[in-house]
Amino acid sequence: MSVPLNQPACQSALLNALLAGITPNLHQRITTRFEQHFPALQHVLQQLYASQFADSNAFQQWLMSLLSALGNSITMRPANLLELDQQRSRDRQWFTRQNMLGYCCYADRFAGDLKGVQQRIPHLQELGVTYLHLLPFLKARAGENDGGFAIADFDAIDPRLGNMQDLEDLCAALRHAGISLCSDFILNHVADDHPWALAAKNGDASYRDYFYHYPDRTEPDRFEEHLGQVFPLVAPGNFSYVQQLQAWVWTTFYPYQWDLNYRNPAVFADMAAALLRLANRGVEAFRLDSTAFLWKRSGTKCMNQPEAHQILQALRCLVDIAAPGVLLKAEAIVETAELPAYLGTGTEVQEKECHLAYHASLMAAAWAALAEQDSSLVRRVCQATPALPAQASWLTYVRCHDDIGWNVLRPEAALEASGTEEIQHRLSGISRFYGSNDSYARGQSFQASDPAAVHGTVGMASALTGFSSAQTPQEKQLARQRLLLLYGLSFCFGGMPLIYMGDELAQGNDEAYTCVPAQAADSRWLHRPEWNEDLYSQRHSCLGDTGAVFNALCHMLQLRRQLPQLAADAPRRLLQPEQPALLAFIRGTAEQPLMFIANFSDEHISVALSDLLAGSGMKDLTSMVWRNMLDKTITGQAVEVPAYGQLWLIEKTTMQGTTA
Ligand code: OTU
Repeated sequence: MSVPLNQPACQSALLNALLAGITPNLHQRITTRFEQHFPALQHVLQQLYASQFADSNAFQQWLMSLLSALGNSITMRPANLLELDQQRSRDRQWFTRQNMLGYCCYADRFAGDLKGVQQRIPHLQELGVTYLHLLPFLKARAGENDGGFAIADFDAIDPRLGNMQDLEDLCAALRHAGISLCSDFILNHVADDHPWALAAKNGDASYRDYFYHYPDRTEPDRFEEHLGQVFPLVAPGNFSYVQQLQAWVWTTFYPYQWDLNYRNPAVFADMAAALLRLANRGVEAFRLDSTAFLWKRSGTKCMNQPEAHQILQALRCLVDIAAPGVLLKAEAIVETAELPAYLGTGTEVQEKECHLAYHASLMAAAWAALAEQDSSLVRRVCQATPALPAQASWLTYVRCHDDIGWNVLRPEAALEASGTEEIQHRLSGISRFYGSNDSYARGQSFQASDPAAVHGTVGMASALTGFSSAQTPQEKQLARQRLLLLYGLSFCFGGMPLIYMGDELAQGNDEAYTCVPAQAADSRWLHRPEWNEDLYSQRHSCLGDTGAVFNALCHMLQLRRQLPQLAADAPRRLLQPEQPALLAFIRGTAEQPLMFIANFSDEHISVALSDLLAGSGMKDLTSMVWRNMLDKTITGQAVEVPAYGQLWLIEKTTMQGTTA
């Protein structure tokens, strides 16, 4: 359907709607942003929603109301955040630098409540954190709520954690310390006790259509033929029967998490407004949860649909107009090939999407490499990862609050298998390695009673790398090398690395959840421990695992900050060592390269640099003398990589003064 919005009269009416309440001294600035981003916004909204309206006038009216809400949001934006927007518009690369470091935790587990989090800023600063992802802290559903991922109110804080004032204070204190607060924004679903769901249950037809509802099983059954399952054991199926609605409601995750119907323009508008209200409280980044699931299309897995991307593009345009200092981060746990689109494809119109996206397949592949002592899957993931578009970054990580899902590795595994059975066999071997106590790892399989199920693995990084099972100093040493190896990859790959709370202290699994009724069925709580003050007090000790890991991580991070080759947007070139256990790539330019070499095996490996660089097109580097930044050793042509070791090599003569 074509709507004649390009006419100057319409454009200026829309601009007027946007500017209506905004103070005149901002008009120029906002007009410029409108001119930059409105064409793309209009394009995607027209594709998504124009057909939902009776005629082009009605659609135009809706756009007007959207822009006037956007104008209100700008009117409400505090002066210091408007200033931040300006700064960041002048420096759009700010979040791609090598000083960026994320930290992820639950507010209550980390520090009791939001006020408590302020008290822990010194810890974050000691690590060099610039980005704090606090897991869901908004008011969640009463009772079970998937660790806060079932939101009852986007405008209220979980009362156990504090109130909106505490959030604003925390944002300000963090900003003062150079740390951006990232909040989850759970946009795929709301809790079944969110006012929209309650209104639907009370028979309000307009709110009924905020959700997908079906009178009988006909359509759900048709959809189910193609859908996956996120929680097959505790929440099988993707639809739940809701008595009050006399209907089956789409519930991809738990039955109490109702998927929002983004075919309804009101849902989009309400969610966008909710996000911008939080941005005005001082939240600087949003982790957009479950982005892959936002659009349903029968006959598909209902993931990664083009319209899901358009919704994200539209949100991005709104943010670029009303709060350009804010970052959007896509949580899409999908195959490597599907990931780049979440950062935008930048084709005909300016199709920008999220600033950041979790690199889930890189994370899973690194764990696979450890289990297999073979880097083939992680090499393939690196190969399949294109260069970043401008002003975008990967989120690289080792662990998070979720399981390690193995299914994202299917395409890479398929390249080395002759059929589905072989893929299954390989991935289930990896899963068994981490989940069955037959190796050094002490994890569990997620949502499956079979430790070889491909679904996922849970457990803290330290438990999975062997700290909990280690008996001898040598075994502990290997566990440490493994943990640091995975973090080293996440620091060097090219992206913003994220430390998951507890990993910096080598904290192990927490079995306590099995006694908490609301958690017992969800084994992800195994790796959601409480902050451990005892471990924290040992962080500088030269005895014990905690001090060793903490000191080594701090050292690596300190080096990283000095190495521009490790900025997210610096080039990366994958090398193909003959030794299957090695992963190697070059970051930066041929003039100032950094070579990362990692050994995923328990055997020491010697490698000739001439062999490593042969065929890389970077032969000039063979004559270079290299320095391993991690231990300052100088390396000749034969490089020694210890068991689970890693090297960060740069040319010996560069940066001599900065190794202290
Ligand atoms: C996200 O995760 C969250 O990270 C989970 O904690 C939530 O349970 C879920 O959404 C629902 O809000 O596939 O891309 O461990 O990887 O549920 C979305 C399973 C997701 C998670 C999966 C997930």
